[in-house]
Amino acid sequence: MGRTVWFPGHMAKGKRQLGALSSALDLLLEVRDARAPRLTASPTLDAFPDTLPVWTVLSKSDLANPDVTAEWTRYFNERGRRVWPADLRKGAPGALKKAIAEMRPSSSSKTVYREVRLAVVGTPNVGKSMLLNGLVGRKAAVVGGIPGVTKGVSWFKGSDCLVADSPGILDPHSDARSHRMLSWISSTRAQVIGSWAGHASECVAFLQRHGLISGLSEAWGIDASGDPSDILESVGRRLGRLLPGGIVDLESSGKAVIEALAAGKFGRLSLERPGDAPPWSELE
Ligand SMILES: Nc1nc2c(ncn2[C@@H]2O[C@H](COP(=O)(O)OP(=O)(O)OP(=O)(O)O)[C@@H](O)[C@H]2O)c(=O)[nH]1
Ligand SMILES: [Mg+2]
Repeated sequence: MGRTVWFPGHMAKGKRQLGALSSALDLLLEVRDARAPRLTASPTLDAFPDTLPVWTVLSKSDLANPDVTAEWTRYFNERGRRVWPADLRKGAPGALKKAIAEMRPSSSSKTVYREVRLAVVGTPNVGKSMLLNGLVGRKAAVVGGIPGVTKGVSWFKGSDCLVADSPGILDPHSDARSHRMLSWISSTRAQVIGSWAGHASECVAFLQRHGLISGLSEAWGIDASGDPSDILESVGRRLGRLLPGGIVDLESSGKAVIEALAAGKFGRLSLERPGDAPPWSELE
């Protein structure tokens, strides 16, 4: 049995390092996954003063349902939060770069010239380092497909800005069900907090309940109307994830399902809409 949450030492250290930075910052850029913007709200914001502006980037918008992302954009804007949906593989949104440059003290003011100082924060693997690279205009920070790539806070210099990258941080006290759901979009280490088969079964059942399962059945040509464990079985057979004796390796099938979902192989889908109850509250 795994632990219910993943909270390695570098997260606690990262949170302390971010808190220590707060007086040096002009702006916080919070990255959330466009597929689940409430689930991936950053738990570190309370380490900063209320007066520090917070802007939100909805990353991986290429993997989310565009209509739902538009609903989230409206939702945030109506609450006074500036928000930028983005496919960060194409770089940082131009409008965001412009807005950051506009925060720079103007040359006519008496303020001594300096770059805008900002920190990129968020839960693991949402694209913080990729956004940072887009802002500074080069591959400065290490980007990786598994959560927990960035281990500490460090500064990088762009032309208008000085940007701090930070490790993905989770709230160890939040609902264990939300941690399980974070594993579906690889914002936590699935194998540390349970089994791949367990996460995938729960995820498949959720996709079925929300009418989001057709992408899986189309991607692999399998009937996805039955019980989640039967679906994992079919996926394993389809992908040849077999153990000696021809038994399906359910851990391997579960991992394949989660990785395919995370990579967008089941099409563009969003796991939550504004106004819905938190989606993890329907898990057992
Ligand atoms: N499709 C898609 N993939 C993205 C996007 N942004 C980031 N990625 C991918 O997501 C993964 C994580 O990106 P990182 O920038 O390392 O994420 P991070 O938030 O810095 O992760 P940690 O440092 O581990 O917390 C990488 O495989 C990226 O290629 C996006 O907008 N669209
Ligand atoms: Mg990173």
